[in-house]
Amino acid sequence: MKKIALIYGVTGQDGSYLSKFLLKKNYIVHGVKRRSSSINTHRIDKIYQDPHEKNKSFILHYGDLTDTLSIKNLIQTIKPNEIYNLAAQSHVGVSFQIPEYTANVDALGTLRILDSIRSLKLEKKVKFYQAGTSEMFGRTVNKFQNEKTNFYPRSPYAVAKVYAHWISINYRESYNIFASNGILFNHESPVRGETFVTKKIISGLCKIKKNKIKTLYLGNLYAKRDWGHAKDYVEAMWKILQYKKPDDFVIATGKQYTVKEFVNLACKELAIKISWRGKGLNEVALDESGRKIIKIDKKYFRPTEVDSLRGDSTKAKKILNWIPKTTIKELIIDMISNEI
Ligand code: NAP
Ligand code: G4F
Repeated sequence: MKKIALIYGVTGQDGSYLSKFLLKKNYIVHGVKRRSSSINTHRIDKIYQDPHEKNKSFILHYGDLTDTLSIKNLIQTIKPNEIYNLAAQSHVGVSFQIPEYTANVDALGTLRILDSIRSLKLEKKVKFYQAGTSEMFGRTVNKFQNEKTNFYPRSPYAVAKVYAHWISINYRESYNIFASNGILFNHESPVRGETFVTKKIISGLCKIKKNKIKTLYLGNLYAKRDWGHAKDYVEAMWKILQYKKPDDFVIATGKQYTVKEFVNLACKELAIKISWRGKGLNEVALDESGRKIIKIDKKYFRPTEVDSLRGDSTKAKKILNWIPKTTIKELIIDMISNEI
């Protein structure tokens, strides 16, 4: 019998990679999309066009994590073997502007799914994956973060995700639900949302190269992140749910770069020669002809920043046999080739 998966957040970056991954593994994939005034399925449209799939194993439903009735109805109707909760207001910067909505979706939305599993008495049938984040470590003092590192969330987004993490553990311990947390560090791809820094840099530099724009505006160049490729990370999500018991896993590359280093690496791949001048809000990157192609705009700074994230996924390697396969250079090349 084919396994059935239900993906919340199917239209997002990870939802699209996970759908393809699970369809290859012969799953029936149900995905939940939000009603939108403009089309929001561009990342998954190709799955429909796949002649082998022809919609048979990939079914979309309208729903929303703020709508308890639709969550309960869908879970009751579909009775999936695995639920992946990837849905979120996932932008850290935006969460300072819409903190209540972020909490409603990212924190309470998780509770709504878990409590539907409980109240429908599907504890023995359904496994639940929660999309946790390295942002929960926030203002950490540890050089590397693993499953034992304390959380110190630094944004409404991260605080909501800490709630989602702990409510998943609480429902696991209280009601025996197979609820696992993936604590994923930043992961990117050609279909990364346009306002996240890697995609913004790649897309901006490609436009500069084609003379479509003159300048790319960025915020904090000195934040350090551990960037992997989404296609490797969705495999980890699946492996987490195939493990014999529910558990929590850090998923990361263990390597770290500043935003500025990411810009330099991308420029190298695009054969754009730059030199940096100035400090703070006056820092700029000049191209060979002396044009200021990167400037700083303070509107991209956050009220509280997460300065440094670097994951230690030894546990995932040991227990799940998961390791990241894509280097940062390969990630950047993949993003650039899709952009061009
Ligand atoms: P994403 O591209 O922003 O996708 C988020 C998805 O959630 C989209 O499908 C979005 O729908 C959906 N969504 C938003 N609000 C919703 C609501 N109220 N009800 C139902 N669906 C809603 O995020 P991602 O990068 O794929 O990340 C997937 C998950 O992993 C998120 O929970 C994120 O917080 C978490 N995470 C991401 C990273 C990362 O580096 N990418 C790292 C750690 C954790 P629309 O398409 O309609 O907007
Ligand atoms: O690309 P970002 O917006 O990602 P951030 O804040 O690390 O969050 C992402 O990764 C998390 C995992 O750790 C996820 F949970 C979350 O959902 C999301 O996917 O920003 C990365 C860094 C930040 O320090 C930010 O201040 O880049 C800095 N930055 C500098 N200039 C910028 C910009 N970020 C954005 N978005 N835009 C800028 O112009």
